Amino acid sequence: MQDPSILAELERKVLWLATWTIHHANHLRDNADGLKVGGHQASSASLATIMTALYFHTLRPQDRVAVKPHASPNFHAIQYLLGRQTREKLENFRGYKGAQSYPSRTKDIDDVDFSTGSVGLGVAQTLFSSLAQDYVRAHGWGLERPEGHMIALLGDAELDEGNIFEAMLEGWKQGLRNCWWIVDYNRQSLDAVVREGLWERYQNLFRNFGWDVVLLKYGTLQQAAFAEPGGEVLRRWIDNCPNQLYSALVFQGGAAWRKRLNDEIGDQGQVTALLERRSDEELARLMNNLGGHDLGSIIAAFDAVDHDRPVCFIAYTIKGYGLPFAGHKDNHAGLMTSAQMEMFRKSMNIRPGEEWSQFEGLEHSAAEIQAFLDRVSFASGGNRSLQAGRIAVPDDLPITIQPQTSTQLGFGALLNELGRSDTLLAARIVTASPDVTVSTSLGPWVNRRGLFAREALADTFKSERIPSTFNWEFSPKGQHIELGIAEMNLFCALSALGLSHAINGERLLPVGTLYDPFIARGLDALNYACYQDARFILVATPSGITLAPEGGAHQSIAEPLIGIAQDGLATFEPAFVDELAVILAFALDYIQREGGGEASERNWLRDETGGSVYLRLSTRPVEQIKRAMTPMLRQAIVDGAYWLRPPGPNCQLVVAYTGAVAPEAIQAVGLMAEDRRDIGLLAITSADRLNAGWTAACRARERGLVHARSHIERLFAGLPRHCGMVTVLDGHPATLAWLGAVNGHRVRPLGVEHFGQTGSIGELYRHYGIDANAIIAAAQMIAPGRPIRYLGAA
Ligand SMILES: Cc1ncc(C[n+]2csc(CCOP(=O)(O)OP(=O)(O)O)c2C)c(N)n1
Ligand SMILES: [Mg+2]
Repeated sequence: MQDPSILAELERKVLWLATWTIHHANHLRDNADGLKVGGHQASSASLATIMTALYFHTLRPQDRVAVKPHASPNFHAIQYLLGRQTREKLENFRGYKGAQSYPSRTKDIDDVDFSTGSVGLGVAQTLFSSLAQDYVRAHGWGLERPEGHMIALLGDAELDEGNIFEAMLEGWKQGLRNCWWIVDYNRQSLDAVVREGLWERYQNLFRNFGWDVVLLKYGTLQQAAFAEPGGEVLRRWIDNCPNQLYSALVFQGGAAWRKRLNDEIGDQGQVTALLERRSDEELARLMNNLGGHDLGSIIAAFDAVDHDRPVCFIAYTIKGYGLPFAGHKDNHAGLMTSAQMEMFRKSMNIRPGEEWSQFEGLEHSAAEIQAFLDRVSFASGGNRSLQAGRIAVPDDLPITIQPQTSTQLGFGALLNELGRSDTLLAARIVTASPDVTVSTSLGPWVNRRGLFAREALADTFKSERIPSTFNWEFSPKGQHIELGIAEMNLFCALSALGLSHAINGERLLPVGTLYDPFIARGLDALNYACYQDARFILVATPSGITLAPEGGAHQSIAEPLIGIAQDGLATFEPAFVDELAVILAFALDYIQREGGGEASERNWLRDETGGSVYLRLSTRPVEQIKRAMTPMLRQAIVDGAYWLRPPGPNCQLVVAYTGAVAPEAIQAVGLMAEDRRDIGLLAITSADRLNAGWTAACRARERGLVHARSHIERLFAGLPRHCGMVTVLDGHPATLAWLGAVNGHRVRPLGVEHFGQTGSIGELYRHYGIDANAIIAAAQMIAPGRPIRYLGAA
């Protein structure tokens, strides 16, 4: 172990730098918007000791950490001391391109392992990253690197987030290892003081799920005092003291402590002497000396872990430790005044103008501190974000397309073919599903590739020779991760598996399946996964009202709009299986493209930087088109649209459709052909990519790139101004309504705005107005001309 007295100085330094960073952002930098930085000063101070112990002593290069969002200033300060963060970024904390409010993998420069911000998600991320690490190693990859701990630093109120418990249950099922959660038990949330005795509920919960629990309650000063005569009485008083009162006394300080203690236990002989031996200041230091602010206790607890079981440390801390509002229940958004900061600066021995100096105000010489920092294990491993080579993906994925089939069955068939092949591509695919493996058509793939578990588990039905369609055998070589029904967990798992290249240096190609409407259940976790730049393919099926008899809350409406709006996620909704084959091949490559750099105008669809992919599929069997896949068609499918029937020169009407309603669009166009001239039928495979391209092209032209043209603009180039457009999909009509804005065409967008009815597909399409007849009726209104004779006949 390195010199503990230097470590103690670094703890002060971390507290100082973090506090100063926030103060600077509020009071010294230009803050014309008047927006204050809430929630950081007290929250950071609470974790300063633990983070000092972790980063300067415990962590090794292979360990990965999710830092509690509001402890971001500590993290940046520590990286600054280690030479991995710049003063400029700290001075610009929360400013344009400055250090981020919440640690960010994608936006910060100081090698953040896991982004945080939305509480609960970073915590679950560490659990699934442990599983991902086990998956990679069980497959024989990355064994040259040591196994790491996946560590979350979390607030006590953060444990209210249900997704944490969903993750814990899944972790128990999957044999979680090497995962540490360190609870910053300051007994304060954002608004108030938390319930009494929470630690006990946590302890029981964690133990139930197979975790070790380590309580870090008393610091070494307190432990020494308890050993003095009368110390037991003091300990009992501390144990029985309500959280609110303890916080209030911390805030009030030494004299208040003395009064209270004297009133309550002062007449008990020896303990009176114990209290009297201490000045007010010493008494306050003793009472503030909780386990989470005692470097020695923390380090001893971390060092004592000599196994790979998951561990929850419950560390008693004080919110705002060392700062004037320590313990005050309103301190979450508390900010020190300039006068308070001035006093704090003096108490830290920092001269004016030297606030950012790494070595200012410390007793050890700069050379000694630097020598300490140079030997810090955490920083000894170079770049923390690892690289992995790309796996080649052929343009044509093998598949035999049935004459009448659905995109969901097509997906199953494509994965089945991949599963049969002995390729590197197939070896790196890992699938996961929250209890809908079979009903999303992953069954054949799982039959071939098996389920993953660190320990083999035979399928009893198979060994008992009971016929069953599905082989449910678990082994360390299996390639499917079967999750319980918790969509949050699916997204957290995809986020972890989808960062394997950066975390484990080993490429995985994760494919997750779920029912489309339940994307909403895990939406924040999906957003979080995209924000971290995790790479995965999400296959959502069935979707829309097309699952007809299934009905009710299984019908999805908003998801196509989510697909358009979600940053970092390219959404496709193919109608035919040959389109899906093209899209899946594209997706397997796209998720591997280098994420560095910003999406530039030259990179409109992120085709250089890559991202994740969402495929919205359907169970509806549709007659397939027999056609050869040309390079041009392939490109158009990937770009988002192609003319299934090109418009003629005098086009009066365009019908644009996406997904499962293709047969209705085709039928309607056939029925209208005699009454409207030169109708165009536009097949849209990705409203998302079409829209992104168009928006980017507009922006590019506004910035002077006069020749910029997007795919949809090229497709619409020959269309007469006056033609009308009917758009249709099994989803919210706004998904395609914007097509009218491209060249100023009138549009009647058809789609689904209400849900819940059961019935046959035909009945529901009629009910919601997305059948052929509805398309014709809309066309009649928007593309006036002679009455369309088949109106009402379709
Ligand atoms: C999903 C989500 N909901 C709400 C918030 C707003 N928020 C930020 S921190 C916090 C609670 C802070 O309490 P705790 O986790 O105990 O952290 P402390 O500051 O006490 O260390 C809340 C509600 C958030 N960041 N994410
Ligand atoms: Mg708290």
